[in-house]
Amino acid sequence: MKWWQKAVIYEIYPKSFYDSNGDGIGDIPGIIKKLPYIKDLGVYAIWLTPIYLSPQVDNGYDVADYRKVDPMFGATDDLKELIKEAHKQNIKVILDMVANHTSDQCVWFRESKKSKDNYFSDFYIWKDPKPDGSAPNNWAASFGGSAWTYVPERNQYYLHYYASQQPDLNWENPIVRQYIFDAMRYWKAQGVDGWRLDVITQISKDLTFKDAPKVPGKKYVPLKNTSGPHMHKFIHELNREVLSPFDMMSVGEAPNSSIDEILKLTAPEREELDMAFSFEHMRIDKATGPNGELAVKKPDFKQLKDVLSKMQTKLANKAWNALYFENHDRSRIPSRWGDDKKYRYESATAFATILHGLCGTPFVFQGEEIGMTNPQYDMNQYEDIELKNSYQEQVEEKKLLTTKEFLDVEHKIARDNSRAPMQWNSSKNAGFSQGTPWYQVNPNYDEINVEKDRQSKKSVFKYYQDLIKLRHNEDILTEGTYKELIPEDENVFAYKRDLNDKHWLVLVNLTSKTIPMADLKSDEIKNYSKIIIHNYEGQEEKQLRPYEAVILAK
Ligand code: TEU
Ligand code: CA
Repeated sequence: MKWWQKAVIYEIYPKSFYDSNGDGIGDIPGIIKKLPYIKDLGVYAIWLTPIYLSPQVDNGYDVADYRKVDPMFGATDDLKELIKEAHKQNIKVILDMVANHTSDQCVWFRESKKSKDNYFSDFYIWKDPKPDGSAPNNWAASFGGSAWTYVPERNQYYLHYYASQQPDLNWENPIVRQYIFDAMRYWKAQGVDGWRLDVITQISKDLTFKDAPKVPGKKYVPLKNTSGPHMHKFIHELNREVLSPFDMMSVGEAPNSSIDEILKLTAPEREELDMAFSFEHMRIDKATGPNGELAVKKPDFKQLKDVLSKMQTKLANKAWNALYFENHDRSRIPSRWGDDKKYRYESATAFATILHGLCGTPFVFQGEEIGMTNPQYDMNQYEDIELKNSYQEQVEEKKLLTTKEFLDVEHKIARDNSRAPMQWNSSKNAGFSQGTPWYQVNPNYDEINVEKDRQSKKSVFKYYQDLIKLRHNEDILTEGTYKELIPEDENVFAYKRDLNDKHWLVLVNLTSKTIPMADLKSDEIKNYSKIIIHNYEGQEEKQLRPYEAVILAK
């Protein structure tokens, strides 16, 4: 076993974690101050979203200098200090590498846009306009509008899969690859243990640059498959040149990848990545309106079970799963799939039980471990460029939705839901900052915060501690086989884990209804009776209570 296979990894969004100097922005010294908290939770590693110099158009996913820490987070020395202190406590440190694109303020781009014949000219993807002067093709950017932006100095367009301030790097250029590899080696020299690789499956482009098949009513068409022909080759090279020689863990973000693609990316003998974040299981509540407008639907838990089970079985003995429900691009699970009012504790711990019972490495996003919820913000309280661009397009330009309809969807799924500051205690600004927080604290912080949760009889944090301990102490969770029971059941997730003569059952009610045991069409379930972990007190043999979750042994 590798260390990361036994690990639970804690994702930190530094901006919103803890502000140590009162400027309203979470920072690296703030993370150092909270290391004892992280140690208490029990995780083996932390992953920091980008802390490099950045204009923050996309909260650091627009990097201006890969070797500098943005002063708002502290100095490079602070990061070194964090790594040193974390290592003292046996906590590994994982950074986020944004290798698909840079900021338009990165000096590589500032030079590149000046002319067609300088050292950096070929660092990005430049194409001539169509004869009528329009963009080279109809590709849409993820954050709205065309994926191409015109630059008069070159009389050319550059490609950007995300915002226009995030130009895509040209990975076909070997010097670009070396620049990225070198930046990663630089951070290794500072003690970094591994990488989360932002949209790494998008680094290779479709080199024909042909129009995507037209979609009625859409001027720009979102790409269905963003993995180009050289993706595996480039990732293999990254593995050979950086990850393997320097023994660094890797988890790649794989937005559009199928399960087969995930397997290719993570099968050890292919020497690409250790793990990849698949998106499929997070689409169970996504919908699109008749005119392509944003929409959500009631989560389809049958589909959730299917997708997770497929991942478990397809990767079994071949590769390793990265497990998550929340992150900085996802909203809070009790609000999204559970019940964030009456059954907040129960639903938070129910989904946690499902995740930590599976085979793979669980990732926990800051605040998830105390059951934080989505704030119901008004339009003017949102910060995210993706959301704002989408509002501009869907509500203001195309009038596909009213503001209220738009907000109803975003209250469920907006990325900003999880980016509100961490709620530490009931004091001013939830104890996050002595100054004015860069982003508004969820007004429910008096109710939901670390201090209060840890004193409560129903502590989500305590439940996470117990789950994480189980992952560390019980090989059955890391090495045991997986088998789903009652796959047809829409309300209850039940699966077995088996290792040698140990046999466990993970049993979770995904609803706020009470479900009679007699409804569960399996003879096997009753064979398990010894409680390993349970989010209710006292065992009820006849029924599963709302969001009841339990791991039982035979
Ligand atoms: O996210 C990639 C990605 O696919 C997102 O666009 C995601 O689908 C979307 O946010 C869902 O609403 C990564 C980072 O995690 C994200 O924070 C960045 O904005 C993005 O890349 C660009 O770097
Ligand atoms: Ca600060």
